[in-house]
Amino acid sequence: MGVQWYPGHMNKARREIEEVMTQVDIVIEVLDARIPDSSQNPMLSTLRGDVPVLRLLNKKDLADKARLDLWLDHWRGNDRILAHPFSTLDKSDVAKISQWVGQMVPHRGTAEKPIRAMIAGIPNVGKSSLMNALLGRRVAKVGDEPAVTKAQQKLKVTNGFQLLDTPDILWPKIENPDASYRLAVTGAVRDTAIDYEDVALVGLKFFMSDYEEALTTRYKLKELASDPYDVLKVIGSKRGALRSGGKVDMHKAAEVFLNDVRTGAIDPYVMETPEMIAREELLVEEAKAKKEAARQAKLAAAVPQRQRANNRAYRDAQSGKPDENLDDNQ
Ligand SMILES: Nc1nc2c(ncn2[C@@H]2O[C@H](COP(=O)(O)OP(=O)(O)OP(=O)(O)O)[C@@H](O)[C@H]2O)c(=O)[nH]1
Ligand SMILES: [Mg+2]
Repeated sequence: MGVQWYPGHMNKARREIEEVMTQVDIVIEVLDARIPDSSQNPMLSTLRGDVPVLRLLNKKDLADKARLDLWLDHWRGNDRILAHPFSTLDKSDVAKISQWVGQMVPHRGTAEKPIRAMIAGIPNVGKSSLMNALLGRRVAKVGDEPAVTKAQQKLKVTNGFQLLDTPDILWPKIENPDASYRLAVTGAVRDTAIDYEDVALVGLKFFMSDYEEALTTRYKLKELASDPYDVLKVIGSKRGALRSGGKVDMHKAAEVFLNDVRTGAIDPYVMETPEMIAREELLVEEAKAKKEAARQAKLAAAVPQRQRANNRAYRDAQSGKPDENLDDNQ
């Protein structure tokens, strides 16, 4: 992945989250509405404990409402989670935050006892935009590249409501390779993370199966080829992504398509459903179990081997034979 999540960095984030959790009444978790599961930070979900979370499915203007409803239903049973489709560009959404937060933390919310909230989320989901919108001024740098905000921001009190530092950059779901592709398609991870053409082809395959009409409308296609590669070629040629000699430049074609997908030039979409994520989670667990079983088998095989080597060395030592494993030059 282009944005690297180092173990040291992850441990630092863990400590920060653990510490901040003791100081907040609520977490405002900003998600990308187009990938409601993959844009969660797995550590935040576990370390949150009993602290309630307001999940803002941000960039709702780019998301398919019917699919968002599936997620709202999915989380509805959990009284620690309140989820709403959201846009930092929509003033009435921003105005509702204090009401939503108050709903989750009814025992606080006065000047003496403000609700202490923390805004958290993976790169590029709109945390800085949200802070700026909430505070009614530009306090945080906004950018369309992931990980624009590098230093932590200290933030102020508004009426009955206090924003705490966001923890250092939080990473998305990284165990699931399909999730990585979806993060790349929507632009949550840097372009260099995975091969650009591959990302576009994964995106196209998804649109071909789930939002065919969005594609045919956007690119005025009469019919769709069955292979995403061929579809990308057609898109490239229609949109002038050509090299000298008139051949389609597939990299340029990928850029054109991904730019449309990321900026909302194509119909709204959501790449994940709760059912699909449950299926993928099972696969991830199975793959993990397989890997662990292979590791154990290797260990088990190594023990008798090591034992035999030890026995041999012991016997050799007894008989005064030199150790074959010792290099004379050392
Ligand atoms: N379409 C749409 N774009 C949004 C919305 N909110 C934020 N954005 C855009 O998303 C991009 C990222 O926004 P930021 O506020 O910088 O995101 P961030 O989470 O602070 O990003 P990092 O600092 O990189 O972690 C910017 O281009 C914003 O303009 C929204 O509701 N709809
Ligand atoms: Mg930011």
